[in-house]
Amino acid sequence: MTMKLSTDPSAATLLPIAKKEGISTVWDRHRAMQPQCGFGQLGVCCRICWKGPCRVDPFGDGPQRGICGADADTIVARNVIRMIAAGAAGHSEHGRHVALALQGVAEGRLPAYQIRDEAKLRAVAAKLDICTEGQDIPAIAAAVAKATLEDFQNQDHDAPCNWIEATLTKKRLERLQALHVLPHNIDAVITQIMGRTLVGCDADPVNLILGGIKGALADFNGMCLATELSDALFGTPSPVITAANLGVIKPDAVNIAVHGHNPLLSEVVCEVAGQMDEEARKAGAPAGINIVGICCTGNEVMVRHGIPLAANYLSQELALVTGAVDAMVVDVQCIMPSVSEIGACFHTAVITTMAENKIPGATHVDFKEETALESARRIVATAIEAYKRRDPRRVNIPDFKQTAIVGFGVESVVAALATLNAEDPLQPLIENIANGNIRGIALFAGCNSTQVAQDSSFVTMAKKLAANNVLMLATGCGAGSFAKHGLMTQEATLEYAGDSLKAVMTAIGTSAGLNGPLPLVLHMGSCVDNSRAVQVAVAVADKLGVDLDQLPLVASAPEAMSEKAVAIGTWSVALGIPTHLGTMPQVTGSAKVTELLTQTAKDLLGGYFLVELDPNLAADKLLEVIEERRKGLGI
Ligand code: BF8
Ligand code: SF4
Repeated sequence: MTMKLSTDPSAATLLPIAKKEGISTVWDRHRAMQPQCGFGQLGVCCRICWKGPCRVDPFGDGPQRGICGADADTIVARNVIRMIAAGAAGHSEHGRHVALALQGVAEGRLPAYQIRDEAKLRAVAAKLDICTEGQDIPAIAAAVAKATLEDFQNQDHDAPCNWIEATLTKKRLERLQALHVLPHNIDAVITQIMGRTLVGCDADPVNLILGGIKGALADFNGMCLATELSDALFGTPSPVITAANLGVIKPDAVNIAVHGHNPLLSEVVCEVAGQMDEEARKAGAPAGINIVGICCTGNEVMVRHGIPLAANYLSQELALVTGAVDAMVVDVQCIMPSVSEIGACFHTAVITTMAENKIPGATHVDFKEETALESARRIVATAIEAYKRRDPRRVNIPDFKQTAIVGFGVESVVAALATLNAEDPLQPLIENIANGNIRGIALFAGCNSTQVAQDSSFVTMAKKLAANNVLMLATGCGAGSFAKHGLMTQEATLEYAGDSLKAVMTAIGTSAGLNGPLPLVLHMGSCVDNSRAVQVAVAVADKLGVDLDQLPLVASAPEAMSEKAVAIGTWSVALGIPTHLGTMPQVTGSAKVTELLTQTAKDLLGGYFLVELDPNLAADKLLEVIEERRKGLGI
């Protein structure tokens, strides 16, 4: 028997069905891929030029340099920073779309969008130091969009990006500036990484990694602006009760799964679906249209509108195996190319929407902000048509869903705390950290990976940290794991939190009108919303007059796999946060790069990577780090 594939109960129901139907899933392909290439796992395989591919022999017997003369340190460093560049490109391109949409709204060009949260827009303007006195909303939106787009255009190397400058502590900015790793222009920094890693360029592993850190900070900048401008356009999350896992798919509704990352598409699909409900009923679906989310698009619409989450990364194919998804609408990132083939085994319309993200076999409906409403109508109409072809005999919706209380952005956390202390909302949090009721804060982020039984490391670590009175935040597929496993409930707090954490969560939750404790893990949103967690940390650090690397704050990506996770993990380290990885990073073929990321980083930045594949040991190590930080603060 091989290792358990998933701890999600839906997988246990649906994998045998997939097998019976002859559908291969991500886990089948993982098995077929064994054994995986050891050179690639160590990061010592180079395909950067056509003299290669080259690989360095990790045992020292064979070649120690590639054909051009690059050694393992150079090859590993180049590979990993190219991953960071790709991750930064993904997040920042998403951010650029949102910024351009804001600009379009300001100019009155985009009828499908509006500023739904004017207070947030004003708050963003104030943060960016934009004078709003006497300005109307379109003018403020235009100014915010302009300042944001400067972060993609500025050519002055000494002037850091506007967003990062407005977001971090002063001490952190100085420390990053001294290392010359503050980005001045997202696009330029990504381009520099691609340029310096060409054959015959930067061969110094330290210099390369510093370039990668700058790229990761550009990624952070892109995420901050994506989060905040999305809030202005679509609303800032506030606590809402919803549900997660494949049981949210309804047998008697037209089910549309929105999958990918960028809320520009899913928001309009949700809105149009509401208007077309009657058409679905006429087509024979008594429950109308049911939108469910997958991956980070799912998180975006979940925290803003309480739309239920069907699946995180590794169960996206299983959503199709239910036979009850009529359309899967995708935009960018983390969409397995296999979904079109699986959709074709059923009646499901798999619809791609972005010109630069197509999948063979899928239907493409081009999505542009200018014509978003028409595209969304076409998408919803396609789903209704597909519903008519659904074969009820092939419908297998697992009877699993968990309640989840989600939507904890900075604003809602502060609002909840303000019910305890209106004048100084952060004070109750700080007091409880100082007196030890809360030992520290852990941010869980990142993906699922076939290297780990799905969701198992997240859940194991969270239960252990909770018992040890650590307050937990989550984003991305990590948040999806916790939601599916019932850890975003008040019951979970009562069951798993240590006594002092339980008391604090109950005091805050009760006073905030939740009739009981806050949920055990606070859902902050999608992967770009990791920026929300940083904002909370910066507010606490500023109030204490310390920097981020002094706080009892840790991050963990126990099931990381995407290049975006590499970028996020690296900026987390650069911000001073000890960052755990529960999957093996592809860098261990270079002792120098490994040492840089896990040890030298601590001196340079205060943050560092901590690699531990066993979730129980990982939780212990994070608890140790938290205690070490507390000692440093004298608390
Ligand atoms: O941005 S956590 S698998 S869905 S990369 Fe992808 Fe990883 Fe999920 Fe969201 Ni983030
Ligand atoms: Fe080989 Fe050097 Fe070309 Fe890489 S860049 S493939 S190490 S020759």
